[in-house]
Order: sequence, then structure tokens, then C-alpha cells
Amino acid sequence: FSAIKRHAHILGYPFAGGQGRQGPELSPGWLFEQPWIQPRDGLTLEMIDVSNPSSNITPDKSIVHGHRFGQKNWNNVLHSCQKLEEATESTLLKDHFPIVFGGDHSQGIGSINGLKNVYPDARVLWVDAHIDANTPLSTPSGNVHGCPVGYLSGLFPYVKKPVLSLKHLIYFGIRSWEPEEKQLVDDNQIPWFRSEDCLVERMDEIKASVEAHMFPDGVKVPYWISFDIDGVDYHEFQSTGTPESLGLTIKFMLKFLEVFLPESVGMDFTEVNFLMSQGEQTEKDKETIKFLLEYIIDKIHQQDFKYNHSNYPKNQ
Ligand code: 5AB
Ligand code: MN
Ligand code: MN
Ligand code: MN
Repeated sequence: FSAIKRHAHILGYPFAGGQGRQGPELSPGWLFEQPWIQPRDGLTLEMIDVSNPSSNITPDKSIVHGHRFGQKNWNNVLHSCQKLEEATESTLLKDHFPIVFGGDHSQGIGSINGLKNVYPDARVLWVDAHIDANTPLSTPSGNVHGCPVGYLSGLFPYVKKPVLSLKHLIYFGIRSWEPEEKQLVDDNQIPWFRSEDCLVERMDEIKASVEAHMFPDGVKVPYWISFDIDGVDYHEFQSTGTPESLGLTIKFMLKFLEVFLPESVGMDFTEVNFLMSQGEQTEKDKETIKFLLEYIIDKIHQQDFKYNHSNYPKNQ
């Protein structure tokens, strides 16, 4: 008797148009060249063909829709996210575990729409320094990587289909926000765990309170983990565009992944930008990404399927 080994499928998403810096678009290409990530039994790689990967330094267009700021590069973001949505969906329909390696966090619009096409009731664990729930009205930068939660939860005035209920979302590590975003978290009583509460010793307690919030009737459904690397403290990882100190430790992240990956059907891994660090720090950060991804793939392989699309009850 041998357990079914889960299959990890890495979707490279070389897109930087959700923010203004050069660099995030290069990370998947770097990753796919690493000897330790080469395809093997239980692991495949696929690069999403984004039409225009570059950052929004010279945006194609800002669509303002009568709002104060609007958001940059919008057509470009949506066009690329459409491709990511399709790739995420087809990965899940094969009962493979997508790891969407970006790219900037605007990717969440594509990946989580793809998730919701297959698992409409999936819950989302958002690991980030930022709330990412800006709207065309509240964004101070126009950068869509600060808006995916706003878009997914229907706060944009022209969203076709809001797919994520704010009741099905929990934050880890947030410490930077616009007033409108914090108001939203407070008004909707979205739980958030501060970095100082994210201690390995408290993981049992954290897991219990996440489950109590996400599954009030006791019926469990799968998670999606949206992991923005800037959730990690700047002193431990610097290769990211919007770094913040006082963040999560890598040690906590390992415990978090150990506990929540078995309950998850896929994840984002975003905002890696090696142009933001120099010399030895860049080498150290590359080692950290290797360590984290090898750990994630290992955990995916170790665990039996808890959820898979073929036996998942429909119409929950
Ligand atoms: B990230 C800021 N709130 O909207 C904005 O890295 C930063 O995906 C957003 O979490 C950071 O521009 C987006 C100031
Ligand atoms: Mn962030
Ligand atoms: Mn983010
Ligand atoms: Mn960022």
C-alpha cells in the first residue's frame, strides 16, 4: 500500500505590470533555470505567456472610471490574469497542486479566479505585509498589486463577478495599509494575525482560531495560500519591491506551511524581485527561495490528498 503522492505544478508568471519596479518579471525565468527545480516525478513546470511583462513605468493606460486615481496598466493586468486563470483552473482540474510563482501580486486576480472556478467555496489565507484591498478610489499608487483583494471581493465598481467573500479571508503579517483598507478589515471583522503573534509555539492556537472562523459549522473546505514574500521580515529577506520590517520569521513560515499546505489545493508565491538587493544579500535571498520552494514541494509530496476535484462534493 502506498499513499497517492500529490503532484506540484509550478506556473511561472513573469509579470511586473501590477507595480512600478523592474524585476518581478525576471523571477520565474531565474527559477526555471535552477537545477534543483527541474521536472521530475511529481513536479512539472509551465511558463505563462504574458503579452507584456514589463512594469508600469510607462503604463499602457490608466482607466479612471471617474475615480480619484484609477489603476495603472489595467488592460494589461487583466489580459495576463485571464491566461493565469485558465492555467490555474486546468491545473486544479488535473488534481495537481499549482504553485503560482510570480511576478507581482496582481497575479492573485488570475490565480484566485481560477481557483474559484473549481472550488467556489475555497478559503484564502493571505500572507503579506499589506492588506492589498485597495480600489480605484483608495489606491495611493495606482499599482494593481495593492488591489487584488479589492477586486476579488467585488469592491471595484465594474467587477463582473466578485468571487471572494470577505468572510472567507484571513491575514497574516500585515503591518502597512491605507486607512480605507484598515476600515474594511475592521468593518468586516476580518481576522488578522500580527507578526508578533505569529510564533511557532502558538501554531495550535492559531490553527484552531482560523478553523473556528473559516468553518463555523464544522464542515471543512480547502484553502488557497496567497504568499507575498514581503510578509517576511525585511531583515530576513530583502529581494522584494515593497519591503517592511517587523514581519514574519522564516521559522514561522515553515511551521505555517507545514500546518496549512495539507489543507490547501494551491498557492501563490509572489513579489520576489532580486533587483532590490545586492551582492551577498541577493545570494542569500536566492538560497532562501530555494529552501522555501524545496520545503513546499516536499510537503506537497509527503501529504496524501485531502481534497481533490474529482471527489469534491459539488454545490456546497
Ligand atoms: B503588495 C500600497 N498599499 O497600494 C499600494 O506588495 C502598497 O502586493 C501595496 O502587497 C503593496 O500602493 C502591494 C502602498
Ligand atoms: Mn506586500
Ligand atoms: Mn501583496
Ligand atoms: Mn510588494
